[in-house]
Amino acid sequence: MLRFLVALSLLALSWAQDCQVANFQTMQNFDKTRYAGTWYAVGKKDPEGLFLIDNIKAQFTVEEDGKMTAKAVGKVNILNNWEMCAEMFGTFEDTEDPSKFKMKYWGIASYLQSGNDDHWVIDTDYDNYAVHYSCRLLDSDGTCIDSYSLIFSSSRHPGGLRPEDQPIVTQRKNELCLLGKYRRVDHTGFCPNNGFLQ
Ligand code: DAO
Repeated sequence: MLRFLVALSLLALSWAQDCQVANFQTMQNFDKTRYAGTWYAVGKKDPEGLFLIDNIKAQFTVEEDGKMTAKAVGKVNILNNWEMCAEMFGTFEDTEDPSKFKMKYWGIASYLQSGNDDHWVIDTDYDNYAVHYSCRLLDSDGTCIDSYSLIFSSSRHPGGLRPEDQPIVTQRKNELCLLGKYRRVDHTGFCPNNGFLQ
């Protein structure tokens, strides 16, 4: 009986969950200057046609004109079986919501992926963790068909999130309707900075 009630409440909770992308809560009063610096991806929900596999690091900068840019590295698998370290650039166009950007990205080598994605900062405390989200394809009901999301740990904790940040991040994953869809992102030294990232 108890199991049945627990299952019923979980079902009720999932029914009550709002998975409309337009209603996702993003970071209030996001301050890109405080966000600038190097972040280590420790978790990732992949999009269709996964690109960045692991060893993913991103360095965000606010340029003199106030625009945010990023450099990122990560292991990728191209031409079916060639593992290499991709070096990528991203530029971020501001929108009326300071936590929501339009990102253009491209690889320093022409055979690497390039594209235009939404880049939303869902939550961050600026010093320890950050939750990113991007929906590439909306369904007609407003939910997302193809999304990706990165969980970042700051350069203070490159090995992983602090235990005290984990429940907050789990809550955010749940609010994005992506709980259980993330995998761990390892850092094995495959992508050395080589002067590309400071
Ligand atoms: O890994 O499949 C994937 C999608 C990720 C593509 C985005 C790469 C963007 C790199 C530049 C910006 C850094 C946040």
